[in-house]
Amino acid sequence: GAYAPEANANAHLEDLTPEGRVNDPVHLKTEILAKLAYSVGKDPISANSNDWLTATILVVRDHIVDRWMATTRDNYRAEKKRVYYLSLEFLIGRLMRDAMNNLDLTSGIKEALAELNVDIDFIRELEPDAALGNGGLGRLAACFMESMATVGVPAYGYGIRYDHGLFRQAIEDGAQMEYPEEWLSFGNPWEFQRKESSYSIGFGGTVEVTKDWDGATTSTWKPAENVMAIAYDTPVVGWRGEKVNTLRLWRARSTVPIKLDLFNSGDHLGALSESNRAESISRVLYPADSSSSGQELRLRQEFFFTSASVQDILRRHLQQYNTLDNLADKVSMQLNDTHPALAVAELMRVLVDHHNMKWDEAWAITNGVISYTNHTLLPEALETWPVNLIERMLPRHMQIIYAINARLLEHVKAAGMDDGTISAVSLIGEQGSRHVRMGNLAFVGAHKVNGVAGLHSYLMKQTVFKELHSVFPDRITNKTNGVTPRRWLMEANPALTALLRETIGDGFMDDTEKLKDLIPFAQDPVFRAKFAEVKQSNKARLAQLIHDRVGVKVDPTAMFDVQVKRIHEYKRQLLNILETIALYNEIRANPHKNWVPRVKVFAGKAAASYWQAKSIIHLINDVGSVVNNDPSVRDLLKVVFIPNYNVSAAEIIMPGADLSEQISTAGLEASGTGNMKFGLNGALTIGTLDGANVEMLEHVGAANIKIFGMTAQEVEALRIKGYSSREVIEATPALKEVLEGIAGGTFSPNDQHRYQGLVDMMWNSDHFLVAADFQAYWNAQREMDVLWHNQDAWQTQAILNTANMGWFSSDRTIREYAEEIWNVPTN
Ligand code: T68
Repeated sequence: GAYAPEANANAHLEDLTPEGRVNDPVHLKTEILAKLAYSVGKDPISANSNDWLTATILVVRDHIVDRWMATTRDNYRAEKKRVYYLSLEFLIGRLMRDAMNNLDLTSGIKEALAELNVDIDFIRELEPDAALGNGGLGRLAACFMESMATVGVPAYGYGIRYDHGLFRQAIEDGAQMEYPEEWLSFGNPWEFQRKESSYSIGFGGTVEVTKDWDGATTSTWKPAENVMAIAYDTPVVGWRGEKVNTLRLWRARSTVPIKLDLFNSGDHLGALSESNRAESISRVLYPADSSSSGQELRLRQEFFFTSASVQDILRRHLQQYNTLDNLADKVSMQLNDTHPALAVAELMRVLVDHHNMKWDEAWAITNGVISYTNHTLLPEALETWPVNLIERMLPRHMQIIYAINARLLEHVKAAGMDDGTISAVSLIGEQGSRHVRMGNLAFVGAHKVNGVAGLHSYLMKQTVFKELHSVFPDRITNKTNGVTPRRWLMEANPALTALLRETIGDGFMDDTEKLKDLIPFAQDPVFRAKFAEVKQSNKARLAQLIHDRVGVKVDPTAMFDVQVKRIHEYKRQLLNILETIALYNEIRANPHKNWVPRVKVFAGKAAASYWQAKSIIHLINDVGSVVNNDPSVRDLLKVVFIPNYNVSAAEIIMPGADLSEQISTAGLEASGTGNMKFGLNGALTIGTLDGANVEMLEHVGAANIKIFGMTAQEVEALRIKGYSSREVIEATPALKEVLEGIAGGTFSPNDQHRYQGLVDMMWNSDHFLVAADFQAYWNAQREMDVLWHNQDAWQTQAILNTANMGWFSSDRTIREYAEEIWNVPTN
């Protein structure tokens, strides 16, 4: 269409050059003072640190906005295909350092603020850490947003602007306590509210069927309830600031005015009840990772943000092209797990019911537009929703899901598949009460379905999607995860970045695979010493964090052995703490052996209702209380649990680690991404052959990573054969002694039975095979002790980890998605 409001509206900006918007401290100082006065409304004399932070962010934001508009205009003019990343989670963390780094403003702003007597590092840490995600899945979405801007993919992230992100964790008497997170309490200077971009989202009601003149029928959904979705946009700037994309988060608002009659009659809560019901949709992030909550509010969140996004995408497309025929050529929608899987039904509904498209045509478009990423094989995490709930909440969508299923099952029968295959591929599960399988819906609606590491994608074909894979053999593809090297190397580890630049030049900053140029330096004693010195300074920073947060003084020359991630049984923090206790026993039994001083660092949150995970946190803290205060181990062993793990804590922890723990039961960790952050920052990995560890082994070489334990195949074989943890524990005296100690109250003297549940679980089920891998893990740890005694060898391996981790950049991952799933060019 000729109508081009986006371009016309910005015509007056054509000549607006970013002159003066450069890394010049004099200019920047003027800009900061102007923001402080005219946007924050403060005099420098009375400005507090938060005011300076807001003013600084507003200045940085201005620098982004010029490029943002240029990017948007250029995408529009060149009729570029747009990628939409639909995700219920974006775990972004702080944005100021990232934006300054990518715009090359860091030194200018630092100097400008220094002239104003403001310490940039101090105000930087006042920025709230945006925690709109649980863990890996949400952090991946954030890394992808930055990489899409970096490699020049025109992209929008779509999600929910939660009032409260992931809960704040405190440790009280060793136990996890959850408190609400308040990231918006001082406002959010990054975002732009877009009142004009709002959509009505329907729930409930009925479907009306009308007959057309020719006998064809049209279905129209008449929702009983409507909620407004209001857009809030945050610009996402790529490396070197060339491209800026948009993160658009939806907030729920009531369409129903406050009932003044009720209010006046004194029923103040009743007057607000409908608006509370509507607005609760964007109130809080569900805190369970890797499990399905099954609650109605969760399904409302999923449909709310999916429908708003689909409406927004179609509005933008129609405004530019005036037709939906070319939708699949100009739009890709990536579903981050099944949380937005209703997009399949919603897009079909809009195409068929609102735009009068024929079913087959609409289906071809939907399938061409949508692709789906799976992040887990854990059965408890696979989403299903009761048919009767969807029927009640989304009656038209339920009909559409049935219609998709009817065609699917017909196709499968025609292909001569057996009954087992047919019931496995069905969108409706019949075990227990009937439910919709969201994984199957997403799979069938997508033209590509990807896993997040090679092993995971392989296992998808063998397990959860075995039958669907046999019906659609070209659909599953692998896209091994990556992490953004800007945040996780350059910003988190400025000391290492400086050393790399002086050693191999700046090439690695635009192409992380150039880190390979470092390989020869692994043998250079001078470089090794410098590399070790950088690690030492990062360990000092981590030791300070530990002291500040936990009150424990640790020896910064000890081996920092770190496991940070969500607390989950399959990730086996329990294996780590049991080995720690065994080590404690051994040190006391043989105090004069040549022990390596170790600091065991743990951090991570447990879902509030997950008692086993909370019990593991409690045990770690209880072990810490005993070990850290036992003079007989001298300072050979410390155990610390850093509370409230989040992105900002990770930025200090990753560079300060010597040893990275990636010890999940093989076959259960889809990829892992922390493993990559540690490796990039020169930690050695001790890990199982799981997730992306397998590919890390291939890239860094077997000599530079410590792999132990059962393989995924061995795990499966053992489960089939029948596993008795009791037999293994009886045959492993050190482990038995550890469990008896815990059961006897060694670490909980005032509550002997605190860990009875955990210990019973170890003896009687041990579903995650902790006992089975215990001895192999112990042995691997002792090999790491030996290596530590040879610091030259350790540093050589550490350097080779950094040198060989470049492939795990999310830029590489995004280029693969762009080429093989989205069909969009990259720069
Ligand atoms: C993680 N999944 C995988 N899920 O566990 C991890 N789940 O191996 C992988 O590296 C990462 O995804 C990125 O691909 C999650 O983080 C969740 O957080 C989650 C949240 C809600 C519901 C289910």
